[in-house]
Amino acid sequence: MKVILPAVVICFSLIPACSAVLPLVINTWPFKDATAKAWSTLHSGGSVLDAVEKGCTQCEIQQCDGSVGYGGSPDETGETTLDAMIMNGDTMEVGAVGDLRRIKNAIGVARTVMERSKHTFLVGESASVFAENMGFSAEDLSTNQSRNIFSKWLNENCQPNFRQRVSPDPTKSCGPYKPSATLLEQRRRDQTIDIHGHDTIGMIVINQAGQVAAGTSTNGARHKVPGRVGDSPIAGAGAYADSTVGGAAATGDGDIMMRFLPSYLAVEQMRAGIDPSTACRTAITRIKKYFPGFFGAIVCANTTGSYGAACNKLPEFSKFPFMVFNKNSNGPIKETVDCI
Ligand code: SD4
Repeated sequence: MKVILPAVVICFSLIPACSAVLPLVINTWPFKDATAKAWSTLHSGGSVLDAVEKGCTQCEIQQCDGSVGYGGSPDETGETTLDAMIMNGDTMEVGAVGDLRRIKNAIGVARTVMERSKHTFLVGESASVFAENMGFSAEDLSTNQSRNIFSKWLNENCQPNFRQRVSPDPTKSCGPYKPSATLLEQRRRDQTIDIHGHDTIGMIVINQAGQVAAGTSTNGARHKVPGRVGDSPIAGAGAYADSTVGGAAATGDGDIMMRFLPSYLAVEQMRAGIDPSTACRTAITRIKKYFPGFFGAIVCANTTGSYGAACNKLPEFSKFPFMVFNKNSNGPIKETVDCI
């Protein structure tokens, strides 16, 4: 039986087990139109999957912070590629795409993978061909903005980039790079991440009946090596949903975060009866132990409607904003959590 906790209108996430009534929409970053879109989708009779898909699609259309959708995070060749996933917490089905080219609606393709194939995760050019075959239109994902980001990067000797242990010195050159024994430990990945342009949308939706869905959509990391797929489309890393427990969704340096499956860890913590704020903190603390300088945050919610968030504190990042919409909100409400 589901327990609905008493409603509170203002719910500060510093309070453990911050509670609210269902339905609930919660997402990373202050992407309020996405939150509102998910809510209105639920309100008009849509499922939790519909709400996650429409909410994240809204961000893809609006190119939220330049980190979601087309025209952001050009890779080393200047191309924008997308990662997305969606998870059904009732059936534990997942659909995901990584390194998706030419298709704007990445989370739509992820849902199509889930519902129109027996696969879970498609990547690269083949994922794009699948999407085209399924009726998604192919478009150029570059914009003037992404072209400008790319040419500025070229003019600055391709800095920053994601190479290490190569010659010539990757802190000063555009390559082409070769393996090098002399440049070991040249760069510490966890200390060179650019926190700007790292604003993936990760969303959890729980309806009145306690059904949970979660999803993500992102254009990944700026100047990534072509072929790179981040944490966002990986179940348990970018997001996780289980209608017997709740959901979690993460954002940040996916190259590090995916190694720890933080969304899965947080859901498992909640399964053990831990409140969402503490579950989120545990997931962040686990990563921080190995990578104290990593950039990342996570939102968590359980099927009572309680929710929380956590982030890793850096000199330039001490609070993490996220959006919440629940039955007692008049609209999407921005909350923040102090990082640990
Ligand atoms: C990635 N996690 O591809 C994504 C980027 C991101 O918030 O979250 N940004 O690494």
